[in-house]
Amino acid sequence: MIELFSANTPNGKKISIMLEEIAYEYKVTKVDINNGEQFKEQFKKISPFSKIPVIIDHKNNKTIFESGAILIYLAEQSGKFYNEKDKTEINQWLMAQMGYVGPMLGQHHQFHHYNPGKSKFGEERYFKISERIYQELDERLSKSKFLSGDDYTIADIGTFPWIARHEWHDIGLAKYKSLTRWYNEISKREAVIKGFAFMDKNEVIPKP
Ligand SMILES: N[C@@H](CCC(=O)N[C@@H](CS)C(=O)NCC(=O)O)C(=O)O
Repeated sequence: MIELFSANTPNGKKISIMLEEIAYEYKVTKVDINNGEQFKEQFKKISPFSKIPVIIDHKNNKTIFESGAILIYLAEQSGKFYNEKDKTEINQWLMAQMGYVGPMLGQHHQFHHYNPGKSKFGEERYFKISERIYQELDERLSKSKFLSGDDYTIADIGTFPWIARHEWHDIGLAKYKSLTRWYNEISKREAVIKGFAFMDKNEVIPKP
């Protein structure tokens, strides 16, 4: 059984979606990151940077932090969504999500959604970068069915929950035809619908 320490955020949703996709039994332990629960000594023991998500795989007695590392671990354990032949390609798109797409859209959330009016520079900078990310993902997906090729992989699972916050981004997902095609296709997956609502059963994936 997998224990998932998480919160209802894009990084949190990546792992619940993956666990649903591979049909693993799991239990969610909520970490209240808005009230500083991530800094408790007990949690720091399993998460050195005091961040969610973290999993404990009780069967293998393993604890893993960092969502990309967790996705790779679960993919390797289950033998799903991380084809040997496409590994390098998948790693590229997954690492780009971890190092660029997620952190930049995360900053855009901070300036544009949570703290508008506090910093014109921050708002403009991360709006522009986010727009660029939409464009770059759209270009990739105009040439490729999924991010790393013909198959749905952990690179898509890692990226999807970030684009699913598109209403916060105010960029206009529908203008990006290939990104929207990809988004709609993933939105229909039963495991994605279920994993997306892992903390709030009534939560639905926003339409483009
Ligand atoms: N690179 C990390 C980022 C995780 C992350 O930023 N988690 C946020 C929520 S989405 C968090 O725990 N924030 C609490 C804090 O930083 O105090 C990952 O992908 O796992």
